[in-house]
Formats: sequence, structure tokens, C-alpha cells
Amino acid sequence: MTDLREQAIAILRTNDHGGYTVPTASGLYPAQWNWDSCLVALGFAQFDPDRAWVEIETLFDGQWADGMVPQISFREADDTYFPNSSVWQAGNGRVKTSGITQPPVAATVVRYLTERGDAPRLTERLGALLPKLLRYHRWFYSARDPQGTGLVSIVHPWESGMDNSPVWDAALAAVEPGPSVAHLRKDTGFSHASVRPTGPEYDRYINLVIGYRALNYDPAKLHGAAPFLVADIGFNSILQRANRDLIALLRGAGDEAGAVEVEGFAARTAAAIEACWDAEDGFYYGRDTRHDRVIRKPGIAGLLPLYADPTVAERHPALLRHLEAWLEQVRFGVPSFAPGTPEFEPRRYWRGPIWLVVNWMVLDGLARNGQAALSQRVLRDSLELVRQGGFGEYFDPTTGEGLGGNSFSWTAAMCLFLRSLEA
Ligand code: 9WN
Repeated sequence: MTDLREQAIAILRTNDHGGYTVPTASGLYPAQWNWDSCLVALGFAQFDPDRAWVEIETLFDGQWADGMVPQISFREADDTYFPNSSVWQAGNGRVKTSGITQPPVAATVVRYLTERGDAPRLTERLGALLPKLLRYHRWFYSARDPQGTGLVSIVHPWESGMDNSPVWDAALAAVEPGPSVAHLRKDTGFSHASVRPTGPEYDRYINLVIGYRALNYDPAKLHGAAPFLVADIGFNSILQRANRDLIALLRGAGDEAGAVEVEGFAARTAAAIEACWDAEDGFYYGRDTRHDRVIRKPGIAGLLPLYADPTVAERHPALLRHLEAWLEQVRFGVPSFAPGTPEFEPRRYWRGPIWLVVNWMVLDGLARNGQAALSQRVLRDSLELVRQGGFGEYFDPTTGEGLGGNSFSWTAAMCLFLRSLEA
């Protein structure tokens, strides 16, 4: 058997479709996905720094004129995916895309690549990307937080990256299902239906797309009209971390005005995330913006303020107790939803399984918060999962079995990247 590193590199090379990496070799996702690409760049950085930058540069070629960076850029035949480009009918004139976004990890990854300092033409490339990153962050605050609350809202569960998390159950149930799309689904031809989102969830996912398409994905209309409008704690934490990384990049490049502008965003978001702390439960919860209520569901997103802010553990040690209690109930960490709750399903997508990309955010946040032992525990579990379960899309926390798509790019990338963090 070849070494894990060699296997991971081979997966990224195979899934490299020329300047962008498809999420899996299986055909399940025949396009470029936003946060997949950014996180995959962390893997490429371990053996081909130039290729890591290319991944991000290609992603930003799909950026819209208003600054949004789409969830999906369709760059090849996409008939094995539903909803494909002919359903979305969106793009920027150069690239066909979906009409929504995904968790903004780009600035964080670009900072990492910049600090490594090992890519060719680094200053020139960073100079070209920085204005695009700044426009992306501005877009969030104007399009998705028009009232200036400090929390941006997502308009579709797909934007969270954690599609069928129990955190969305109530907000999604309030969305009209529209006609059944069971006969159009392609995902269940690649993965067993029992580990994918359900039929009623898919009907609503697509009905939201059809409604937004009718509005031309115009942000000025979407925020007011979106039947699903949620200020997710995970999404905002990822944005906040990216704000901090963007400030460092802008200041490093001598763009003081840009840095001060993003500091303004970050100050609002820091205060708003802190207001999401629930002292009674000792956990962070997001809000259903549309129905003006707290979403009291313990998803892994509630741990991500650790990734945004290195002072969280000191202020809220109760958050760490939650994580420890979760880890006691499973064989491997970190489950995507609290084990022991009625909603927890260890094999169904974002309702319990482990996703290594989120594990990285949790363990990175723990390390920055001075929690070395817990961080090492999550790091060890993550690498052990790949050793035992292979390069699946996600893993069952009770058995370690790899599930979903195979030869998965971000799992391979995390394997390479996390190995570089081992003590
Ligand atoms: C919709 C590509 C993407 C990931 C998401 C994951 C899944 C898509 C789908 O696959 O979502 O975006 O069709 O199921 O939930 O996080 O980016 O790997």
C-alpha cells in the first residue's frame, strides 16, 4: 500500500480538471465548489504552491460584478448534477455559476498561502486578488446585512455548506416545498439515499432556487423576499475569521484604507457574535432572521466562534465542556451535531457525520485559544479517520466508516495539511 501522502496527492492530481479541482472523482459534483476549492488549496500548498494559488485565482474568475463569489462555477459537462447550470441560469458572462454563495474561507486561505511565501510571483498575485477579496467582503455586508446588525444572513441551506443540518429544520419547514423533484435528483445515484438529505428537503432546496432565479438573484430583492433567511453562527464565525485575515493582508500590502474599512465590519460582527452566546445553555446559537428567533440547536457551527476569536475559551469555558461531552459519546470527533439528541444521525450527511474541513476549523480554533490538548485530540482523530476509513466525503463518528463520494478532494487536502500540523 502506498503512503497516505502519495494517495492524497494522487487524488488531488486526478481531480484536477485544469485550474480547478472537482470535489470527488465519483461524478457526484462535476464543477468547482467555492469552499471546497479554497480548502483544497491548503492541500496543494503542501506539494505544489503554484497550483494552490491557481485554484483560488480560477475561483475568483467566477466572481460576479457585485462582488459575490458563487457556490458553484460550472466549467464542464454538468448533466450528472442536479440542479445544474441549466437550472440555475446564472453567471458573470464568462463563467456559468449558481446564484448563491458559500462559507467565505478565501481570505483565510490566501493569508496562509501568502505567509508560506513559496509561490512564484507572489506579490503580483496577491496584489491582483486583494481587491477581489475586499469586494467579496463588502458584498456580504451590503447584500446580506443591509440593516447593519453585524450578522450576515444566508438565503439557502446550501450557502452554509452544512446543507441538511438539524439547525435548519424549522426554518426550512416554513418554506413552501413546491413540486416534488424526486425524479430529477442525481445525488442518490451516487450515494445511498439514506445518507443524503431527504425528499422534502430537496423539494424545498429547489423551490428556493426557482424563486431566487425569478428575482434574477438580485441581492436588493433577495434579502427582503427570501423565505429562508438565517444568520448562522458558523457562517458568521468563518466570515469573521476571514475579516481578521483580510485586515492583516491589506495592512501588509499597505492598503490602510481597506484595512480600516474591514476593521469596521469586524467590530460589528465581533459584538454580534458575542450577543449569540446563550449563558443558560453555555453555547453559541444563530438566529432565524426571517422569523426573528434564536435557533436553539447544538450544531458544530456553535463551536466555530473559537475559530473566529482566540479569546472565546477564556470567556466561555462552558463551550469546551460541550465539546468534551460530545467526544465522550462517540469513537471519533467531531460529530457535526450533538450526539445523544433526537436529531443526531451518525450517517446522514450534516446531521452527525464528521467532516474533516470543519474539524480543521475546530482544532485550529482550539490551538489559538490555548487548548493544545483538545486540539491535538481532534487532530489525531482526523488523521486516524483517513487511515481507517479512506478518503470519503465524510465519516461516521461511531464507527469511523468513510461515507458519501469517494476519492474526495477536501479529505485528501486535509490529510496533507493536517499532517503538516502534527507535533
Ligand atoms: C450543494 C461539494 C459540496 C460541499 C457542501 C456539501 C455538498 C452540495 C450538494 O457538496 O453540497 O452545495 O449538492 O450536496 O454539503 O458543503 O461544498 O463538496
